[in-house]
Amino acid sequence: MNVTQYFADQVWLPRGFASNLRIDVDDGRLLPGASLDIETNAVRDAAERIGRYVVPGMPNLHSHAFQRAMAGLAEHRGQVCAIIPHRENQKAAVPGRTSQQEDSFWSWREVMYAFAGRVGPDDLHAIAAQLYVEMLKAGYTQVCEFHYLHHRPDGKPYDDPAAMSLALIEAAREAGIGLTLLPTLYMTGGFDGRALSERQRRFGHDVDGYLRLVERLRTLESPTLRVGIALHSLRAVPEDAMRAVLDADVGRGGPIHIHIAEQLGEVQDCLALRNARPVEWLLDHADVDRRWCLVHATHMTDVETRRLAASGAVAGLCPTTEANLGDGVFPLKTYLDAGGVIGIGSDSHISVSPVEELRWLEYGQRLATRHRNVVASSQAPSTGEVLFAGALRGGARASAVAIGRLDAAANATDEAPRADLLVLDDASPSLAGRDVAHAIDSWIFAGNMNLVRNVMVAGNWVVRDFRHRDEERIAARYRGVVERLARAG
Ligand code: NGQ
Ligand code: ZN
Repeated sequence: MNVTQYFADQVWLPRGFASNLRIDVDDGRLLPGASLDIETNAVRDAAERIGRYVVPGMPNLHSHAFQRAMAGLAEHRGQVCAIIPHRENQKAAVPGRTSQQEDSFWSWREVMYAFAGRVGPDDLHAIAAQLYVEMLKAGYTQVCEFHYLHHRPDGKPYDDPAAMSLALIEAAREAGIGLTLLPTLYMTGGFDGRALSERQRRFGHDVDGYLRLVERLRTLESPTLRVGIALHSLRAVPEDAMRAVLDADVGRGGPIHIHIAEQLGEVQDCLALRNARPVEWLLDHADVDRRWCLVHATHMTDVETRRLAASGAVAGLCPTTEANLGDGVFPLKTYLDAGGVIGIGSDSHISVSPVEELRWLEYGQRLATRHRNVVASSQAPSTGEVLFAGALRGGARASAVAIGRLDAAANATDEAPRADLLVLDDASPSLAGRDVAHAIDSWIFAGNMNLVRNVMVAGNWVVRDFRHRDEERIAARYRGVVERLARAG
């Protein structure tokens, strides 16, 4: 055994900070019983002190990596932007759009589709690697890639049908982030079963082709690569196909993600064609349990909210994207009071920061309710800690990886947690004069300085003193790719 011993003044355990803990890392994992109280200086001296505040890496439970390269290019009214030429902006038929003047989720989606149509495997590799570097520097150590950009723009498979998936795997390996890859099933253009539009064609699979892709990717699993499945949405997957894929997956234990009830248009269509609201319909037609992650789930009745909470599924919340796209506000208080589990995702990557996701998760509630400290309670008074602990737990569940905690496995049969941790910058003015009880709140709510100084993934330091080990090369390659994609317009 080649054990490395670290030591920190404050280490975040699932219920808060604990003082003077040693963390023993062996082969990328935390040793059972490793988080020992340092009682003697002799024990302390043998370990490397890594900082004052050490917390687990945050899982990012929802990402479409390619969208990083168009962040900021859909903020012009009427979709006229640098990358998408005006004539392409005009030709899209946009559901839910009442006039050329009114932008919405659906008009954003057309801009996104036009951009997606230009991205090939090498482009995706370069974009995702840059994104994953940014994630690591912000404190995410695992990312769930909800991946549906499978084929060539005309819908024909690449010579290797897994080419785009492999590009993501390679990008994650290069950056050093853990990846939960969720190859996504996408079959129809709406609840009525209509065929995919021209721009959606490269997303499509039949069930057999899809299951072949999943099987192939599963053979590549490792401590930093987990494979699950995703159904793009109830709009995109007919009921019989959903059933076939879920039956094929029974007993495999991987995570199952789905976009659901993000926009009112989807709720209305689902009511019209299936006589039920989306979350209600899913809970009635699938065994939704802890393996599931329902992404967004913005529009739910109180009954749906409580039923989802009771299922053990994770609500995958992406507050900055949901704000950017004008989705609505998740019923967070009702859901948490019912014991619901949440996690956070950066989704469209309009922002890549767990701090901003958690901050806006709470701020959305404050704006809507005109109260403060909405998620905190008398037993758990720190808003930042409630959000942070909740997102670690739900993010780990949705990733289906043993991460999000720095205490040893609860019992001998549990998988040892992967050694993913962040060292906060205790020299930052943001933490000056803060005691342990206010450190997380000060990190989440105060200012815009990045406090993530060092980042370890699976026992390896990938960020040191705010710098990623390969950031210059990866950023230079990204620049070249995005400049070329822009010129292609
Ligand atoms: C996506 N993104 O698949 O990238 C979706 C938009 C859709 C978000 N919903 C497309 N944030 O839902 O049809
Ligand atoms: Zn999404």
